[in-house]
Amino acid sequence: MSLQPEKPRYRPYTGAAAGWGALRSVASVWLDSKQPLKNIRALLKTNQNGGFDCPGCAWGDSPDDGAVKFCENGAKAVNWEATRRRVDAAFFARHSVTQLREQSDYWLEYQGRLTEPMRYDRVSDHYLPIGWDEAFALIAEHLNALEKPDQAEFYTSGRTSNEAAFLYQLFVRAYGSNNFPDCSNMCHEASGVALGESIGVGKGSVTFGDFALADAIFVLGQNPGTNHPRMLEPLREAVARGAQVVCFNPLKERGLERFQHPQHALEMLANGSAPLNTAFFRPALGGDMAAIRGIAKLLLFWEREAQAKGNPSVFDHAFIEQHTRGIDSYLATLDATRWETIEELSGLGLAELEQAARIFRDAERVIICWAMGITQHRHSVATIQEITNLQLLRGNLGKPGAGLCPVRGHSNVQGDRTMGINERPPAALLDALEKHFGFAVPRQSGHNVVETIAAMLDGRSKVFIGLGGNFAQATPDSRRTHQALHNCALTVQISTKLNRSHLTTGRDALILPCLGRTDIDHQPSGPQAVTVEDSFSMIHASYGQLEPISPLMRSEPAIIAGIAQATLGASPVDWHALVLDYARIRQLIAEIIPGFSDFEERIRQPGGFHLDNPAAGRRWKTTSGRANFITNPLPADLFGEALRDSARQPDLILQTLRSHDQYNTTIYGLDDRYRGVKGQRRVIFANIDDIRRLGHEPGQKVDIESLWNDGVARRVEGFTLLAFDIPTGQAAAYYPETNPLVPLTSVGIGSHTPTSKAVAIRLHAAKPSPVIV
Ligand SMILES: Nc1nc2c(c(=O)[nH]1)N[C@H]1C(S)=C(S)[C@@H](COP(=O)(O)OP(=O)(O)OC[C@H]3O[C@@H](n4cnc5c(=O)[nH]c(N)nc54)[C@H](O)[C@@H]3O)O[C@H]1N2
Ligand SMILES: Nc1nc2c(c(=O)[nH]1)N[C@H]1C(S)=C(S)[C@@H](COP(=O)(O)OP(=O)(O)OC[C@H]3O[C@@H](n4cnc5c(=O)[nH]c(N)nc54)[C@H](O)[C@@H]3O)O[C@H]1N2
Ligand SMILES: [Mo]
Repeated sequence: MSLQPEKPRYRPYTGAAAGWGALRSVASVWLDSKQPLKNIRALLKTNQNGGFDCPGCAWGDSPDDGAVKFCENGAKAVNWEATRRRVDAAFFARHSVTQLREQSDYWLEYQGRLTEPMRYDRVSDHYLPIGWDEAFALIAEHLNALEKPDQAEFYTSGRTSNEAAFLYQLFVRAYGSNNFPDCSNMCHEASGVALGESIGVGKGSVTFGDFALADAIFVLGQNPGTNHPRMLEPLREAVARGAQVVCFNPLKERGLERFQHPQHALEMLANGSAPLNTAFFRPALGGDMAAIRGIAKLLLFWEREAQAKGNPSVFDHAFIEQHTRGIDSYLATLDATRWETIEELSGLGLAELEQAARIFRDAERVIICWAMGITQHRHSVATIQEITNLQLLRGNLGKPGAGLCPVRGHSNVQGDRTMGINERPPAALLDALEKHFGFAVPRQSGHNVVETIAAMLDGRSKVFIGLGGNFAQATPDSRRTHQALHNCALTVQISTKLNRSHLTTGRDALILPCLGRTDIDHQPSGPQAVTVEDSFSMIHASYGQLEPISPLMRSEPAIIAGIAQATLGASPVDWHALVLDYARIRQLIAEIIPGFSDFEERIRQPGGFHLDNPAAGRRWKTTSGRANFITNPLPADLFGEALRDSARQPDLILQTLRSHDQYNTTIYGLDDRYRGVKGQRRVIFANIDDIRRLGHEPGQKVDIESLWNDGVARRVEGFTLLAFDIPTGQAAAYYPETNPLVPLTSVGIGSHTPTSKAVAIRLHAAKPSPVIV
């Protein structure tokens, strides 16, 4: 891979997912890391016992020993972190912050690892080196100068280990705030909220082994070929053994269609590939809730038919009777919902819904998986509760081979929540902290991501600390978010690599370089393990494998301890002692977080241990003590009141998604192999009929404007229109380039998640660039 992009090209992809194309793509990133051999050794330790947890996605591992447990995109993530390129004091001396802002996100992260603490100097517009103790003292000074602790914001991204997350929440609560915006607010928040109300636990109910037992696997709003490649293997196996794999996605994602297994030499040599799905449905954006309701309505129809004819029931009456509440009102709503409404909102015809419903009905055990195509809409919580209702009708919860599976994003985003990174913390956690440490912790809710941005924008919050991530780019409404960060008195970024958040500074700003998952974490008691939790609630240890490239980098726990010690002074917690040996942090976790007793012993078991999920054992921690059928109205439209009276109607509805060569805001390359795009990212996919209807031509440059009712102009410029196999009325473009279009106040009901998968847009022919003669 080089920084010189190939000539931009666009040609639909015809190969299978993974396979040779994946190997080529990995090889280019690999050779570029400056230490290819070491990284190959490291890679073989990915997700193995005694190795490190892949810093890529949160998909769980096969319990089989010896299996190769990494994928193309995991390999890229490892190499990206394990580079020997350095962003050090000399680098910052060469480049002013203003100059760096001119560079692309791709260029910025490509420069290498951050190796020493730096402080922004406004006079010279450069970052200058600062000692760790001075940096901690500066943070303490700012935090202690605030009128109240709630004027500071403490962001977390989901790579943070359990140990670091636990220390972070302990420090922030001891300091006096619950302001924990985190990446989950933009990601699976809706899953947590919906499942919490429906089944009493905001997590998925299945484990890896369930996939081998399922008769049908439904995959909704997810692109595993790119974002969870290790999931392709169980899907392929399911199809091979005759199970059904049913996809709902407006885009015919290549990674959901065919799969070539990199570890099956024959399949690759023969250039054969295995099918990945048995049925594929292409709903309207946000149409899944109506589609699920249609399936449930058909089940009810068949149930009545069975009763009339004396045939076996379609519903699992024993389960419903013993374990659920609220079915009557749900069935009444199914009767009251008209087929016309279902077809219109879902974008699917009755025949398609019937096909899906038959597969669902005929499967004894069904797993339903979903990701951002479901969670980043206005009515995501309602959609996930509708999915849950469907599963409850047939008792597809708490039995082998069946259940609910929100496929999580960041490798430890689920664990961070378990550790208490939560702006609306459960009372039991706060009680346990107070009882154990003897200090009062704040009880009022803190800020989530969009509340944090609003508070910084209007000056209510003045200090921002980011434990990982790239707040400036990952959040919506980029221009306003950048302004919000600029308004701060202090911004602190604890990071592995340079990104735009380091260049979007407060009046004072710090970069604190930390160790990543691949680095050996040396502490006085020896190299440390950290722990993580995957999508299946498996907790296991991760041991870094590579010598850190700079002695000045510190571990996340050490950095948090440094900030805590400087800010709180005398405190009942001996922060530094905890960092000498992370087993001491795990001891505290074992004492405070339910389910972690004998933590230290249990992570020594190969594969780690499973955190009990009451719903998977049909124990319901809901207010009713049962699993709840929750009846929500179907959404009247994707935008609520916001655009209803608007004189200006959108040209298209835009979803913002990931390309194959990115990890969130980290851009590894400019190709999107499975969608046929090469050498470019500023593209927008649309249906040829829409392109023509709107008076444009494929290949033309357009500016994109989004519509909202708050009088703020939102626009991005110079995007190439690509004719794509996408339903009419829809468009798709990459995140983060299109984040300036996502309005801060367009959020999910009950989840507050930015509606990144439904943005009302208009297209304008871009002004031709001046011809230089
Ligand atoms: N390589 C790589 N791996 C990653 C990431 C990465 O960026 N790169 N990111 C990680 C993170 S944090 C996350 S959260 C996950 C994200 O994993 P995904 O959720 O797979 O990510 P997106 O690219 O946002 O893809 C959304 C998919 O939903 C579809 N979709 C959009 N709207 C709708 C809708 O209304 N209905 C339906 N049925 N489908 C819809 C889109 O067409 C697309 O296929 O991946 C994780 N893993
Ligand atoms: N429009 C739109 N916006 C979205 C989304 C979308 O689909 N569309 N998806 C949303 C989702 S699902 C998510 S999860 C968020 C992601 O939001 P974030 O988690 O904030 O973003 P990332 O791009 O994952 O963060 C990358 C940075 O993390 C730092 N980093 C990497 N590894 C480590 C580590 O081990 N420790 C520390 N301290 N730092 C590290 C590096 O400096 C790197 O530059 O974005 C959201 N934003
Ligand atoms: Mo995510």
